[in-house]
Amino acid sequence: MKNILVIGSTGQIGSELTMELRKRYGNEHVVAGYIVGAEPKGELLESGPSARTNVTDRQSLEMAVKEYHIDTIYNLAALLSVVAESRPSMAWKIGIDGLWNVLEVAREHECAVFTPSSIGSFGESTPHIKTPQDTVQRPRTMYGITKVTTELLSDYYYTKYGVDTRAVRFPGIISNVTLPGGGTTDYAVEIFYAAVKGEKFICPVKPGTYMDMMYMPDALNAAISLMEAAPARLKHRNAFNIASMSFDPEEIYQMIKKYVPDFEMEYQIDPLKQAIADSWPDCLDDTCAREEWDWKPKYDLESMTVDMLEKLRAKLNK
Ligand code: AKB
Repeated sequence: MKNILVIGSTGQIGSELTMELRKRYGNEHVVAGYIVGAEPKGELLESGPSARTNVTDRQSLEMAVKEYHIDTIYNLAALLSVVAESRPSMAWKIGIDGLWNVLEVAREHECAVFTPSSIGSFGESTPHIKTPQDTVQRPRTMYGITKVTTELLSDYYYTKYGVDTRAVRFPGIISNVTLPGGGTTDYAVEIFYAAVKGEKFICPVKPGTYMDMMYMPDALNAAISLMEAAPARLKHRNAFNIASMSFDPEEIYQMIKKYVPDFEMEYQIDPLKQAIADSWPDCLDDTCAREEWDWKPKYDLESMTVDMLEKLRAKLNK
């Protein structure tokens, strides 16, 4: 990776991935791609180049790739699971028509492409415990349908045209910089903000609802390590199961309460979020990622909780 374009650089993952890539590859070598209305600000804007790149506008991608001699694209443009249910055609347009544009530009300009999949690419008929790398993927959400299609289309461009496509299936990602928006796993971020602000947390999913989650530093490391991995070792490409922790609302609540003893939580179930969460695996088996590119997470629930509370207290002056 010499010159990198991050599409969706102002989103939850993009904002931190862009800065991490700049740290590793040099500020001038990492372009922050954005759409009108979500322009980069502050350090993200000032530390390196940025370019308007809308995945639904192929020309905008082509211009950025040519101008900055891009060889690697991180394509993070997507609607998350809950919002995709209310805007299914937009989810398809951004997730799949947009991906098609990215892959075509990558084919013409010989770029490698990372387009994340998700635990949302699985559905009710998938084995929910230790979900294998290669298994049934029959999601019923539009988000899941776009993620399975993302995996298939990315593999197609690799086998048919030799485009170097690689991806992971991200779990819910917990971070303290940019809030997620419209996902089923967002509660696991919001709970920390409530704890630090001294507010009661209203949990939208039932006790006993287990989902894979990951702290942002591990998620960034996964995306970068996979793109740096020796191609000869990769038996899989789109997309690898990765995992670091799985918990239900009670477990994360109890862990936060250990450090914030007055913290309170009550349940008000959101039926859509609950239905989506119930259709997703409880925990994935990430053996292939460990074997093929040495994936190894650093954070577990407790070390993440300690770090999240410390960073959020500093951020919110609490
Ligand atoms: C969501 O909840 O939609 C995402 C995901 C797990 O892909 N965070």
